[in-house]
Amino acid sequence: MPIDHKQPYDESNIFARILRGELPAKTVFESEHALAFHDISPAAAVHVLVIPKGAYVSWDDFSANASDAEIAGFVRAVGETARIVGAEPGGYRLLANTGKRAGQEVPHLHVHLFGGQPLGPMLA
Ligand code: IU
Repeated sequence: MPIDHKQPYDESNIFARILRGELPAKTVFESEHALAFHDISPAAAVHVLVIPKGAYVSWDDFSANASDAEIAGFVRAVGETARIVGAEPGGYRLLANTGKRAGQEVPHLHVHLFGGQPLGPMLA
């Protein structure tokens, strides 16, 4: 069920539980401010999710409330993850679903990184 991205942060969401170590994830990259892990239901040859470690629901929440260090750490993590999974040379796509209209399911900010194959004009 898509979520309202203006809702308060829900500490019980699945990515919060991964961050607390309560649920496993196939980690690709971890830093002080970010975690990247393989999507459980990949929609491309490479499909990794990159999340900030802080409690942010959406990109607008994050950009308004995160510190400069958190924002820099998250953005750097996206690029570092693309390099680690080998998506960078051939090209890749970033996607951040935000709120009900975009079909955001997990109420913790995440960027999908798709790659490893030709992606066509759009990958929903
Ligand atoms: P969305 O942008 O909120 O729609 O994407 C959520 C993604 O989280 C989706 O691609 C799921 O396959 C993925 N995911 C996951 O990797 N592990 C989980 O335990 C759950 C969802 I629930």
